[in-house]
Amino acid sequence: MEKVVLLIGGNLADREALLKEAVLELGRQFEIIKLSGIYETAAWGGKSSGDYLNMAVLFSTDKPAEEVLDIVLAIENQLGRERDIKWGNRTMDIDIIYFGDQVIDTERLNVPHPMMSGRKFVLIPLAEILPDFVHPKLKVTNQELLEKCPDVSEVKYFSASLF
Ligand code: PH2
Ligand code: MG
Ligand code: MG
Repeated sequence: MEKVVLLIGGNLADREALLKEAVLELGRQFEIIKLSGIYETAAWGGKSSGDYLNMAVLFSTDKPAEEVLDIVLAIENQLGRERDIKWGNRTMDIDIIYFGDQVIDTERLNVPHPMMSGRKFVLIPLAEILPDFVHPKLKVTNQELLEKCPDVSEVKYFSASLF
């Protein structure tokens, strides 16, 4: 079994309802351990407009990472994800942040997520649920990553966990 962390969220349609549906769907496929609160976060990267809702999800699975990727991409599609431009608006994005201590660099998958350490919308929900987990490449905790993160974009607490 591996413990897996996802960062999920979107900035289109009923953002909170879509988060709820995504978590319900993930719960059908994996054993959910913990959910962060929900954060309202300014669009990062400049290509999307309108704030996101983001949250982190921790679960365990004995499926391999590529299979987990296929499952989360299928959930994105089910929730109306359309892929046009990189970093553009989306109903639901589900990114694998950690897959246990594994370091994975294949054509389809880079884990730990290569952009996570520069994004407060990832680090704040992550540090909420797993402050002491050590990043397997950078060898510092999530809390330390957050404290050192230079990102100044706004991340506001939106509501407590969904369930
Ligand atoms: N995802 C992106 C691009 N920009 N900004 C915020 N606040 N939250 C996101 O989840 C996000 C983003 C591409 O995956
Ligand atoms: Mg993403
Ligand atoms: Mg993605």
